[in-house]
Amino acid sequence: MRVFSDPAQAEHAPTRELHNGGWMDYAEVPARLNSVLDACGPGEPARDFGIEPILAAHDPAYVAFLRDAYRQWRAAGREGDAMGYVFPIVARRKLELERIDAKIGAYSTDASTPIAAGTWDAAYGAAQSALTGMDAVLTGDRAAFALCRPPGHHAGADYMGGYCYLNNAAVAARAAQARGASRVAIVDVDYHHGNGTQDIFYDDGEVLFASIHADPKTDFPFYWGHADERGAGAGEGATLNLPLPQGTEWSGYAPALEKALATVRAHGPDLLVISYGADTFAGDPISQFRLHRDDYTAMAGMIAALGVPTLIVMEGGYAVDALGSNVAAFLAGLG
Ligand code: Q9C
Ligand code: ZN
Repeated sequence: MRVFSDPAQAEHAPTRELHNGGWMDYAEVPARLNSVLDACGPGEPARDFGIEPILAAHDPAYVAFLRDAYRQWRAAGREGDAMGYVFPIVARRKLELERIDAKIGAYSTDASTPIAAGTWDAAYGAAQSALTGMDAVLTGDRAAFALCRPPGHHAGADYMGGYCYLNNAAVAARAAQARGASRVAIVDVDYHHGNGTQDIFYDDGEVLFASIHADPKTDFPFYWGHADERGAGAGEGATLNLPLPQGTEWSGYAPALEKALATVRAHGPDLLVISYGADTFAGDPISQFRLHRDDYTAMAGMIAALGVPTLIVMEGGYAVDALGSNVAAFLAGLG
């Protein structure tokens, strides 16, 4: 299977995130890339499809902000990574915002998504990796792997969050639709709920979003991913959330995946996008499921049995040493 990534993706290196009232080391580190490339690579460089396909999934004002945010932070005399400290829930962008602090808060859901010097180039590169993988699938590959970093599934049309800036899976799905694959299914198997992806497609009946994740009652992102979120308008019923308790093992995970895949089958997609996070791994430092390497091969086998052309987009996975072998086990199961 072809593996795509962009060298700029390694240049995004925030130092810390706010968690439980204190600073902790940033878990989404550049070394994740080499762990995967050592096990699955070296892979191929992403092609550049330009900004247009990114704007098919994201608000232009948000993209313009993201591009320029670090420069504005430095221009304000700040050191270190750019991060907000006011997150509006009422007056979001009804004002002409002046200070970088105001703008960054208006475009963030949380304080785990700092903007560093290389963030824009890395996020852009990750989106291009997803687009390159999508191109491979649309031109005849049965499956392709986009080694995206930073990840994307917590980013909405006009916000970042949870280590995510641009929604790589959504950008790829919209590009597929523009090229005639109108019915798409996105299955999100990252430990965390893919709130950004859900949000982008919430009222879209053509794109099914099915997610298996830690119950948001106990886990980030808390406010999304509950079982009663099922889509709206034309998208009613095209969102499926399957939250599972902390401590879930493969025996509890597999039935949920079977349910998600049955819904995919019923949707009849031209194309499948898998938001793959290896943070369901038993050894993950920030997550609480208990999957093991061989479970990823079984997971991929169930997905491959659908017989639908499939793009795999990398999301989370923070046990850096084991990440490469977990990804390799997953890709092996796709055949
Ligand atoms: N100690 C993804 O896996 N911070 N994002 C939680 C946990 C946010 C995870 C802190 C976690 C975001 C793509
Ligand atoms: Zn995650």
